[in-house]
This record gives sequence, C-alpha cells and structure tokens, in this order.
Amino acid sequence: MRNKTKLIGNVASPYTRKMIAYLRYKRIPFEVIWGQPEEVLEKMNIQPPKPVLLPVFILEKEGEEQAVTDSTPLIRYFENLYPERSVLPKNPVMNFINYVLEDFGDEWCTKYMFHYRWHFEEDADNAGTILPLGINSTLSDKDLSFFKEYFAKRQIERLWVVGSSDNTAEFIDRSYKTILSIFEKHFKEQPFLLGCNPSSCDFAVYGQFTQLIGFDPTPRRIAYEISPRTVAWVSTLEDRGGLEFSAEENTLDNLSESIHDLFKELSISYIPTMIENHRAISNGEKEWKVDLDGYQWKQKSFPYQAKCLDWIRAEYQNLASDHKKDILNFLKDNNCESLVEKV
Ligand SMILES: N[C@@H](CCC(=O)N[C@@H](CS)C(=O)NCC(=O)O)C(=O)O
Repeated sequence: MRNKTKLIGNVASPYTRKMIAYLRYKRIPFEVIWGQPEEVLEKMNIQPPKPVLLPVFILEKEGEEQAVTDSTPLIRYFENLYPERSVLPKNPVMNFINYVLEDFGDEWCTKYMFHYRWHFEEDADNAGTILPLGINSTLSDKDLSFFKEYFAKRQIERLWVVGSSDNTAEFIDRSYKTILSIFEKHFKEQPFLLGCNPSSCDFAVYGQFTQLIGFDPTPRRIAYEISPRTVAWVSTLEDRGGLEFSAEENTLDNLSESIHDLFKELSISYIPTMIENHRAISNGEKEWKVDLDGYQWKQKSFPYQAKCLDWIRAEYQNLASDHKKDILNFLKDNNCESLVEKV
C-alpha cells in the first residue's frame, strides 16, 4: 500500500480546500498538517517550494520527499496515479471546457474571495480575527490583536494588486451575483457543473466558495439570498467520498444552457482580464488596465496567470481538428473565442 499523501494547508485557503475535497472524493488516503509550510518543512528537513503557496504537498519523487505546490497540475499528477473516479471528462471537448472552468475558479473566483474578505469592514474584522487563530488557536489576546492588525493592514493594502478597488467593487459584486444566479438555475438540473460526477472544475470553484459561503459574512449573506442550491453544493462537495461514480457524461450537444450562460459571464470578466494580463507580461509591463463593461479595472501583472492562459491555449492546440472546430463554435456562440484565438 502507498504511504498516505501529506499536505500542509490552512482552512481559510481556498486551494487547500479544493485539494482536500478532491482527495476525499477520490478516496486517496491523506494527512493534512494545518500549519505554516516553512516551519513544518524545516522540521522535516525538506526544501520549501518556490514560491511557497498553500497548500504544499509532500510527495515521494525519485526516492525522496519533495514539497510541491499548484493544484491544477497536482490534480493531473494524482489522476495518473489513481485513474478510478476520474475528475477529468473522457470526452476531449468536455475535458477542455472543464479545464477552462477550473482555471476560471482558480483565477477569477479568487477575486470575489479576496475582495469580499478585505473590502468591507465587517468582513475584514472577521478575517483579521479568525485567520491568526486558524494558525494558532492558543494565541494570547495581546498577540491576537497584534496579528489582527498586521494581517488586515497587509491584505487591505494588497487589494488593488488583484483588481479590487472602489472603482471595481460594483463590477465584482455584480459578477458574483450573476454567477450565483446561473448556479441556482444549473443546480436545479444537475448535481455538478458538468453532470452527474464532480469534475476538477467543481473542486476549483468549490474551493473559493468554501470561503465566500463559509467564512466571510457579506458574500455568505448574498449566496443564501440568491442561491441556496450553491450553498448545498458547497456543503456536500466537502466530502463526496461516498458518491457512486456514474459512467454517464455530458456532451457538448446536451450541455445545459446554464453552462453557456456561465461562459457569457466569463467573456466579460475572466477572459478580458486573462488576455490583458498576458499582453502586459509579454510587454514587460508591471501593471495593466482594462475597461470591463464601463468599469476601469487596474491590477498588477501576474506571470503565473499568463502561464495559465498559455496552458489553456496549448490544451486547445493539442485537440484533434474536429474537436477544435466544436470548441471554437461553442466559444464563438458565447463571445469567448479570444480565449483561444490570439487577438
Ligand atoms: N495556483 C496555486 C495557487 C495557490 C495560492 O495562491 N495559495 C494562496 C493561499 S489560498 C497563497 O498561498 N497565497 C500566498 C500569497 O499570495 O502570498 C494553486 O492552485 O495551488
């Protein structure tokens, strides 16, 4: 029997929650160490990854333990080791749609998360208190109040880095509410985003929504008002180890209307920001601006997100020509073709 998979994470980290729910669904034995990766890895005498992000997995590779991050390639690594209960659709067209939606969860829904966590006083106050306690619940009151101020100040100052500001608050709020309305319609028809089984995109979106619904007061209130079905989907996806796997898969032809609606929302939010970020990185610009439906979006350039767009385009290029045609038609129908066609 293989050793248990070890990971270091935090309950308030969406990507940690994405991976734990994934491991449970896959029935992969694991041990989670709630803590700070640098401290834990030093004790274990393992080199920290660069950069250190949460979660950090400790994997046995080439006969030694290595610290590895990045949930999207990690899921592909585990899928190779444990092909049962696959979270990657077999149909290449659906697999591509899943890949895009996974990235949307990781790279766009995280903006809702960071924005609501630190933009309003009530949420920042909650996060400032609970985050340090999540790392050490026995902190003295004096240390807690020091860390609360330190964390909150640092994160509020970083809001603009991901595009959240007074200029974009309304746009982010509108996008979050649109997604919730689409999900409400969707989960009335199907239990998961792409059918009867959860796909990797469910886990990515779920990770961010564990925070929006389970941690931060403002987005929680909004979600309960707009989409009780999303609330239920988040609560149950936490542990779907007991779900029977179904061999049935959706295809592009019977894809729900709500997934088309979801891509229409991506076309005015996630896609233009990914493209503009990619352009800025290619031109060596440190920050960039784009008009999103009349809102002036400004943020720092992220090399990682430029890589994400390259990966999506590579996935598309690797498809057979018939599948490429189907995808392009689907993307065009939803104003999303710039995702794969350089403009
Ligand atoms: N692409 C990475 C993202 C991981 C990530 O950004 N984790 C956050 C916590 S949820 C983090 O460690 N942030 C630290 C920082 O930005 O300084 C993944 O999918 O695992």
